[in-house]
Amino acid sequence: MPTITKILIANRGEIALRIMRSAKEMGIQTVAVFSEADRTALHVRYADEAICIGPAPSNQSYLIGSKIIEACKQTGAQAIHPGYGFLSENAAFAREVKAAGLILIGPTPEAMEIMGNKLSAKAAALKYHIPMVPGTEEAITDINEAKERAVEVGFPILIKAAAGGGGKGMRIVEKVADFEEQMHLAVSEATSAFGDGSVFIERYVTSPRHIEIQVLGDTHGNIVHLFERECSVQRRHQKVIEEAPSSVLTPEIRERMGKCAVDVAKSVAYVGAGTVEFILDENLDFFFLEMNTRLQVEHPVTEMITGLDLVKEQIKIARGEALSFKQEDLKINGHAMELRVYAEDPLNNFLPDIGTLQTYTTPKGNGVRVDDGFEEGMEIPIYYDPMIAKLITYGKDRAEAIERMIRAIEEYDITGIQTTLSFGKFVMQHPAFTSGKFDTHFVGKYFNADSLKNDKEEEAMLAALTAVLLLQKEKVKIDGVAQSTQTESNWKRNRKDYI
Ligand code: MV4
Repeated sequence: MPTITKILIANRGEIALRIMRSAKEMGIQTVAVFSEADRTALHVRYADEAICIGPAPSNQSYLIGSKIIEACKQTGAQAIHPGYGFLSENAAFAREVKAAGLILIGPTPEAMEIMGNKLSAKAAALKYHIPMVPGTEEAITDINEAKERAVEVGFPILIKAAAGGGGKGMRIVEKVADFEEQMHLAVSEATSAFGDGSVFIERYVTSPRHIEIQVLGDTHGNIVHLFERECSVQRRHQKVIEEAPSSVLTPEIRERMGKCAVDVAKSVAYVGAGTVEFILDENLDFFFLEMNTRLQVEHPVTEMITGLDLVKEQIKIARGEALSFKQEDLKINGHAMELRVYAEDPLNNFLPDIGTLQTYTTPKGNGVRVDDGFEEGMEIPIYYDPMIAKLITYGKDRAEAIERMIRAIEEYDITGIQTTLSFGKFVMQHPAFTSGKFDTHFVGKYFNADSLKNDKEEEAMLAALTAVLLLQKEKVKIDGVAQSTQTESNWKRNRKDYI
């Protein structure tokens, strides 16, 4: 069995810290890599050693595999944890790591390659009779043939890029007359985004829920699933809220979906942590979409309900250990919610809102977990993903997890930038969300900037009212008023003292 005493973390931000914390608990040394923009970042200070790998743009630093392998040689790290994004699903990098005599904490390059293409993923899964949305099994080469198949499948259909991700190269086609034009658009989008113009079609499931199953496989052929995560609240293919378990799955569907996820993993002899993505339609029929071969952003909700540490499991698997539990040992305990706190303005079409974290105080207390990578006074770099933190809450049931989320959002104090915290509170209080009756169209259907206006107006009103009361009761002088109009969140925090 390979010995791992030092791990290099080929990532930044919250996930780099997340990984280092587990390594530290296991007595494993950590090496950070960083770009010039991240010199003072928390992940650099947390690690035992840190190596600068280049200028700020990720294609000159975090994405350069050779620099990361070189940093391992320099520091004596035997293994690399790639986190998510960057090189985490890059099969060529996985091969280079192996060729350099290093361990990549993740699946084999072969599994990454097969699952990296939606068509080869579906072909692999087909051997296990996994339910899939009707469509084409191969890339479209003949437009007339494809049109015939689309008619057979029935409109609306969805054209997808085989190499796709993040909704790129995906087009909904409502009627046969639009097919050819949409097909050309999808091919050109896929070619420019992925350098691969292969597309295929599927029947478009109009109101799906996006449900994914976490799996773990070891090098001894054991594969288990760790139940589902519900990820339907998203916008522009960016997830914003995730939870576990899903409020719609019955124990029976959960078991069937879990078995399918394990079979999908088996189809590529999966090793490590992975996620099998499904959509679920109104009849609660589910269909396999794709598999993500990395640790995902939303993994904490699974950790909360299973009591496992997924990073520790990944490291143990990479060391060659067999899983220490069986499927029947696993059980769902309670309920977890996650809100991705993005530096984006929900009042302005979620445009990135970069700047300095003038105030940054995280919520604390029972059932609250914050995975972040920033501290007060730090600037959010423009070069990377605008996610600044993940706010995770846990409760005995869904209602308690939601109540805690609302309490934690109110306690979270961020000034200097706009964030998705207010949007998160809107979702947590929305009847469609609290009742569990929602799908991937939640944001488009229920949210607009006006949804947050009442909240903001209430805050402004309270601020004005408080100022008047202060003037009257305490007879404060003009400079006292100036002091008392500091920030909205201070007013909010103190309002019970005044009204
Ligand atoms: C679908 C679908 C409906 N029908 N496939 C989105 C991301 C990628 N992982 C797969 N996705 C979807 N695949 C079929 N056959 C709905 C989605 C989907 C979606 C599609 C268009 C616009 C927004 C969307 C949001 C979530 C999921």
